[in-house]
Amino acid sequence: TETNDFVIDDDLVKHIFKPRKDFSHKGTYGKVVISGGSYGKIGAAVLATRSALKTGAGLTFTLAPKCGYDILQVSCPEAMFLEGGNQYVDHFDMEKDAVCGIGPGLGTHPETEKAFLSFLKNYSEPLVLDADALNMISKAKGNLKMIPKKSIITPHPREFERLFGSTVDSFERLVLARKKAKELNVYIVLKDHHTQVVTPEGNVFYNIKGNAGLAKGGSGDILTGLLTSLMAQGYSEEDACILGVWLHGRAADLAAEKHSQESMLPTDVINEFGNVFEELH
Ligand code: NPW
Ligand code: AMP
Ligand code: MG
Repeated sequence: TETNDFVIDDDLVKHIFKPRKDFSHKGTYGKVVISGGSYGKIGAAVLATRSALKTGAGLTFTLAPKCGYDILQVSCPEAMFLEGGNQYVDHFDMEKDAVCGIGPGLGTHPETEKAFLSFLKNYSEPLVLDADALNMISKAKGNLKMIPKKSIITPHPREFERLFGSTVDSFERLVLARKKAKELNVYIVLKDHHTQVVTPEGNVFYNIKGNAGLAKGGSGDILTGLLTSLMAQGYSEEDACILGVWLHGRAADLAAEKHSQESMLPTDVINEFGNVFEELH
């Protein structure tokens, strides 16, 4: 069957981007629940939450273990806390009508795994799955079918290999990603130097923004918050992926200009989102 490859250029992104409306309120821009964090990895939940807050979501919640309560309330006062356990998440009681982004720093404790898999079994809305959510799905390949249709999964090369098996090179990996995106009816954001968005139709959108300053812990966690926030705001899954990877990369390029690739932090990337939105207006 015929497939198409596209480069994500400024024109495509400007076409997708929807400015905020004057007559609107927080309900207009949707609810996000970021589920993540575990003892020692609360930072990942903080980064994903701050990223959702700084990219336009109307209401943002973080479902995390109690040990992250003070940290999250202080570092993200605009977000609300949903308690999901003590040292790690052991239940997923989601806010209604929210878009979920699950995985950053979540860990793979057996109790977390049990709770996550039973949550997935009863959930059918598109959501964003990253990091440990993907690692838990990988443990039993039968779980792949449990991913709700039209969801976005954001594996880095190692997570991709855990999910779908090894490939000899990035070309073969992309062929496999096309096959799996179709088979599972999901969007695969294959994170790399040039991230590829693979759609259920088998189309591929290449991101050419971003730089090696992103090669640092926490960079992927902010992409998860950003993609979830865009979905909550009503962007289609495909548009959220395309706009999301571009915004992430462009903000990273601005952060690198200011701070250098060496010194820039994921937090600096979050703080550039505003300048990138300004460019889109
Ligand atoms: P190597 O070293 O090449 O053999 P893991 P994780 C590979 C949380 N975090 N190209 C690479 O393998 C996350 O959210 C929390 C090629 C690398 O060593 C998760 O929940 C933070 N290879 C959890 O930690 C900040 C690539 O994958 C290995 C690649 C574990 O996530 C950090 C690592 O993958 C972190 O985000 C590439 N482009 N990218 C916090 N502050 O709370 C990655 N690899 O073993 O899945 O571990 O990604 O660090
Ligand atoms: P993660 O490994 O989950 O933290 O995700 C890393 C994020 O940073 C992904 O969005 C990658 O595309 C991006 N990234 C990592 N290294 C590079 C690089 N050398 N050039 C461009 N983007 C990168
Ligand atoms: Mg990651």
